Amino acid sequence: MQHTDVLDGRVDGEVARSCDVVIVGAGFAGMYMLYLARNMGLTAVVIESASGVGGTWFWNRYPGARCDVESMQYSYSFSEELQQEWHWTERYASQPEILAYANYVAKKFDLLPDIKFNTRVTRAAFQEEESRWLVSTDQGTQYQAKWCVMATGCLSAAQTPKIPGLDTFDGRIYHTGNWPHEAVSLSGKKVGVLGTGSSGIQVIPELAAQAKHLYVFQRTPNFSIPARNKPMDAEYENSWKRSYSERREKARSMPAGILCDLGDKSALAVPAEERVQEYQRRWAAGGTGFTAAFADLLKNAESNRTAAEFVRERIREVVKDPSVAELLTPVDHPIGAKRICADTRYFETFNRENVTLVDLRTNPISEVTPEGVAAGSDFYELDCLVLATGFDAMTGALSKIDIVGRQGLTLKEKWRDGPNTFLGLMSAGFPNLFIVTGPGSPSVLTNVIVAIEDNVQWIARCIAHLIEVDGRYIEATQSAEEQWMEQVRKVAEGTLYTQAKSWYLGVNIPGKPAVFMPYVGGLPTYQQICDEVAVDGYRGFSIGTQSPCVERRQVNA
Ligand code: N01
Repeated sequence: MQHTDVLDGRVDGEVARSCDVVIVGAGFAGMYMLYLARNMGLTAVVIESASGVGGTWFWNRYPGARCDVESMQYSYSFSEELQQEWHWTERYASQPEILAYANYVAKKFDLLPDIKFNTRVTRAAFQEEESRWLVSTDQGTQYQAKWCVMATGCLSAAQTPKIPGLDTFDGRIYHTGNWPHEAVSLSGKKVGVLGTGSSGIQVIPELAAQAKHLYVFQRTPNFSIPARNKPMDAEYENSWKRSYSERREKARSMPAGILCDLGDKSALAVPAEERVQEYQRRWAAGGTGFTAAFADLLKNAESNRTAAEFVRERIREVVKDPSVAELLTPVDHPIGAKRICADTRYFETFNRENVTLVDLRTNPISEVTPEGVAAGSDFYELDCLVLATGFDAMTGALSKIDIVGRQGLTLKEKWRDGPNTFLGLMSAGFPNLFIVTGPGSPSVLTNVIVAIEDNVQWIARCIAHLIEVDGRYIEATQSAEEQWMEQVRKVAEGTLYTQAKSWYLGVNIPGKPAVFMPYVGGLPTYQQICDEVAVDGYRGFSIGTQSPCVERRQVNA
């Protein structure tokens, strides 16, 4: 195996390690990209800021962190041997188990020698003359590569809100998206938690079980369905393993890339009693499949209301104090329009004596002081504060890197009014720069490992094509990109997704343009378009056999 270190060359007097592909990020996308690149006989290096593989599962180590896609599905499908030999112990895998799986994969496929850990990419600049990317890191190292793949993840840039006085707080502040590696003991402590999205909903029951008292600072209540997690059933696991490839194929034909029981009727097409029975059945089964009960739950507001009301009733049933139940009941958005949460005894937690719900809508936080949090006319003395405040999703990790394309164009500048890509895979002006599960792809609306595998395979196939035709560069055309983004916008507008103030829209980040980022047209449709584009000679992309600036000079001559 040829590793990148032996291929050093000089760029502007500096030693830059040279390889075919630079991959940024060693999560599930980066690892698979490395695997495929090496299988193609390419030299590749992965640059990763963490000290280990796993991406989001490396960082999100908070108590209760767990996947909401069943573990038999939330795993790679590219290796039959891997999917047969790995054993998941629970219906929904916990973060430590997913991280163990990522490490197992890295070891099994000997990926570690080509991953540079503890190294953050700070800049990636396209060198037009050579048609190569020069990638610089915070360790002072540089890598020069023909192709650069951003495998930076959709939910990897943790968001810390700007709250007056936050930095004066005397106790420890933890962010769920960047949880310490060492054990955190909260027993006997007064703990505050800010945020009630998926992370908050998972961490709150765990914190309540440890803390002396837990104050939950809630701005917006969320819909959540009991996960009903349980130990893996041996027969269930075996049934998957007996027909893994057929089931994976079926999963790929479903909108979210998840094999599930997808209702095909309108919620309004069945009698009320039957509808409620269906909701009850799904509520008892647990998990996010609840919102797949009827075909139009995310298209028709009236249908959606039936599901939302069912969940609201369950909240009122579980939470004993009616005023607390009312505060926990979401009313400002359709169910599923924000990412639906899956929980383990979340609403029940508010029946505990050591838990207080603080409604920030009526009592906004005015400041954090060294001793605690001031909200409305009340003051909450705290020993530590947990921020479950989410991520600068889909674009955050990319915008932390100074990405410079053709003629000095920066990605930050280009995406100032919202991200623009063709198929989420490439952005015009940035030749040979691929994005895995980028904005404009179904990504976060799917079993993301499926979306990752499909994107990475498309990129590998594209690179193979470029090698075959002696292409020096590939670049999305402006017009293909504009048409695609219009398509992304249009399909989103035909749904209820745009009716929630969600991170899908970017509105959780002050100043971020409100643009609905994922493609909601479903994974099969998206994949079909990607395949057709490739078969059609990469329609919507321009491929050049000379560097872009040589071509420009020839056109201008
Ligand atoms: O983040 P979020 P998350 N003052 O953005 C609140 C995936 N994930 O980390 O809604 C007060 O959803 C904010 O309030 P509001 C999954 O895709 C998956 O929980 O803006 N509150 C909200 O309550 C998920 O959707 C899994 O009013 C502030 C919360 O913080 C995505 O990651 C587990 C605030 C942020 O919720 C993100 O989830 C975990 C402020 N200044 C995560 N700023 C599973 O697989 C923010 N908030 C199960």
